[in-house]
Amino acid sequence: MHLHKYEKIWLTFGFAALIIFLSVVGVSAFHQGHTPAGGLQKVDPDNLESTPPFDNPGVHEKKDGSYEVAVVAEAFGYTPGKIQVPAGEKVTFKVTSKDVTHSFSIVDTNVNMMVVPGQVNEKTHVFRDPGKYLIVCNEYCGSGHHFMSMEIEVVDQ
Ligand SMILES: [Cu+2]
Repeated sequence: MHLHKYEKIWLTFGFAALIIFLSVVGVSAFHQGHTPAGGLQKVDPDNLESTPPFDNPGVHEKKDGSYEVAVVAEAFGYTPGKIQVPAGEKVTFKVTSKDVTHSFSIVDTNVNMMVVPGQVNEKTHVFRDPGKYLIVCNEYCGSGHHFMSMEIEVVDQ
């Protein structure tokens, strides 16, 4: 098979670009510790009432002064629907779903998680500014999807 000179040049360029691209993505993913979302902790979605911390959804202060918030998502709302956390403290959200895939997105922050039944997703955030924050579901989950929201009130200590 005969390859024209320009064909060889473009093939070489194409393969080199592919190798460089995959190397950059691969090395940076390992370096930054990227992992697939969730899946670290499993729960039985039919048995959340007796599975800590989801047997007692809400804000819990931990011994080190940080806060843990357990949230259960379910069509079409979150439990609890309204919480209060202090500004300037570490708040770790642990979220799971009772039924279908939802999401947990806190507007104006970088907290944006998938909420998958059977899995616990976790994200820690420090709210710098007091005020009210809206949480919305951005995974279409059924006819009441657009009603699905929650509110966080961040208060000065
Ligand atoms: Cu939803």
